[in-house]
Amino acid sequence: MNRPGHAPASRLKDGTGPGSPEAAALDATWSDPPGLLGWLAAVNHKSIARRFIVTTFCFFVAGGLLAVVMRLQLARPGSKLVGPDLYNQLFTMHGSTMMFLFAVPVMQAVAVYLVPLMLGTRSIAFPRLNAFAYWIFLFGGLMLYVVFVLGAGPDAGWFSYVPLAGPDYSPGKREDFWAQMITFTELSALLEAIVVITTVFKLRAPGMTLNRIPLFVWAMLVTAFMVLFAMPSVMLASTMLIMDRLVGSHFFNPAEGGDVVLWQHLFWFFGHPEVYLIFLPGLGFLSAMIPTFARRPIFGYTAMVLSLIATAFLAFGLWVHHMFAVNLPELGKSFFTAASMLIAIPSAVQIFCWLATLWGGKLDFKTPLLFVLGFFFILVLGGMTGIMLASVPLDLQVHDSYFVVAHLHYVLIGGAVFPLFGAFYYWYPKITGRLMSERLGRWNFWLFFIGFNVAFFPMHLLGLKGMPRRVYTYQAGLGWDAMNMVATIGALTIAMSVLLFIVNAARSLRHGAPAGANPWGAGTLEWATESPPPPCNFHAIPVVHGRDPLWEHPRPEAEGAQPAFTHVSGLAADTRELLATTVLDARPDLRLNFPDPTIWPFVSAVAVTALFIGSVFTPWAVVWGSIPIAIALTAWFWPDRAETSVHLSLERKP
Ligand code: HEM
Ligand SMILES: [Cu+2]
Repeated sequence: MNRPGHAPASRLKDGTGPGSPEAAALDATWSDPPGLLGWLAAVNHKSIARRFIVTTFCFFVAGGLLAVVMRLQLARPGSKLVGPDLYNQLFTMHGSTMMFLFAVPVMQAVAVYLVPLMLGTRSIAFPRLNAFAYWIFLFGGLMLYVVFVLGAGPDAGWFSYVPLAGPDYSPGKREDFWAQMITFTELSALLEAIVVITTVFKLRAPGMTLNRIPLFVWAMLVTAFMVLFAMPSVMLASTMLIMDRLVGSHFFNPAEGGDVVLWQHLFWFFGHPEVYLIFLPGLGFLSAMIPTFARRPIFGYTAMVLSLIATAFLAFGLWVHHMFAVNLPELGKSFFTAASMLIAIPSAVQIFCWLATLWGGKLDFKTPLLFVLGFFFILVLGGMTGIMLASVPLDLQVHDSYFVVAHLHYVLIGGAVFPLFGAFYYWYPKITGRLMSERLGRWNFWLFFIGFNVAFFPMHLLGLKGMPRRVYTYQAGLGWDAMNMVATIGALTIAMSVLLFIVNAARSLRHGAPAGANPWGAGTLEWATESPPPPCNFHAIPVVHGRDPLWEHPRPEAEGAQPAFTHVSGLAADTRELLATTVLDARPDLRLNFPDPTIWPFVSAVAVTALFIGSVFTPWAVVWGSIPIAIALTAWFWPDRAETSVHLSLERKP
């Protein structure tokens, strides 16, 4: 057992189980302060993550409602429910919400909750930055919805192609707000990526070597690296767009030597990896749930990790398959076709490993496992249409038709939303301490699964029959009427199932069966602590000896008892002290003193928002708006005397 060095004798140290005075001190140390100001100042990763998850889910519901309105409009030919202008805003807001305000951020939000628990540490790295990233995200998303409600929602599609989105064809402020929302949400994504990478590399429990990290954490680590390379591309593009619009630069104006296709390259260099930013965490959820419900360790851990990394690399090499209809060199198109087909290989490796795990296992058909099986079915269909679309001749035929809409929803909903719903059912008891109802869960699953296929399968056929995407209505008698009606019924079924999910989650908060520490009998560390976890996550830091620590230390029968672990003790209980470990083999390395809660990340986020909103109207806002930001950041980073003295009193070496 590793014992880090001794702090001054007066300091209260951790190391005993719940109920002891040390444990009480730890809980007090790591809690958020009370009251409204305390709420705004919170930095505990679990509080931030809970808000973050709820916020992204609200955006999912909002985006879903917009989709329902679109489907109602398209249910019958010649419908007059919404006109062309509102319809353009609806699909733009729907696509932008789902991609920027839901799919990637919800994965990061779940990671902010789970990663520290899975790694056996007390906090996420850079807790204040983490809080700041959440506030930025919230304000950016709200801004988009405020302008939409005020009747100025963006209307050039979620990929805002120029020249349509440029100053000539989109006058007014709509696209400016869209461009600024991108910068906000992607800034938040970048910061969260840094937070996750640092946590994974430096804050793992002793003994959790690189080849013992849970696969979900691997998936989030790889995703975070992808974010670092993908997001700057779209942030750059949207900044160039807003400059073209506001200060008359000509990045995308061919008349003055600019290039419209440049927008598409910059956008899809982000946009294709974006799909994998959603898909890889989905894979991570599966790799967490499958071993639990098959009751055996995952088959092919190393192959899984390598194929995650391979997918991430390949994902950056095939963005041009979104641009086959653009006039580009033919040889280039062949290269991108080959690369697009190649990426099916690492995904296939993952699927084989899961099937091998499930094959020999004793399956336990709980709701999360149903969603996993639903994923297999839907993703295989979506993957097949993907391989079809990678072929240039077919792509030219169905380009901008409903075939593409069908494909993208099979991949996005199959690859991300099904695993995510499984994950909600799986980790809900950890977060709330109570189980969700299995009976409602089954209904939720079957309605979703059936509704999904009823809604989106006919869109393949509609596309093959020539129905273009992004049209607000169509004539009767083109052979599209019945299938559009069917698709709308499917969409309403999905809406009902999401409603059931909300009912289930809300009811179970009070009335669910108490979960205990490890209701599914899972093997990873987040299940080693109570549900919900105490503010400090672990009253004593576990020492890890294998990939599924809980399966290697059989838990005593008594509910809620601590597993028979070895622990590290000796961290301070009365200040926020963390144990950092070495990058490769997770040996104790440093004792870190973590910052206290503070209101300044919130204030800084408000100041940044003011600058960005101002800058939609005048470039001078960038100058005046930076003054409050400078003040807020100075206050945020002002050294605190109490903290500094604690810091100096700590020994730096274990
Ligand atoms: C839950 C039920 C959903 C329904 C009923 C639905 C429906 C639709 C419809 C009808 C369109 C096409 C609009 C048009 O081209 O005229 C569309 C577009 C789109 N959807 Fe969904 N959708 C759903 C969920 C999702 C999810 C979960 C995501 C992403 C994670 C998503 C991402 C997109 C994107 C990116 C577009 C393209 C928008 C554009 O063309 O600018 N959708 N959706
Ligand atoms: Cu792609």
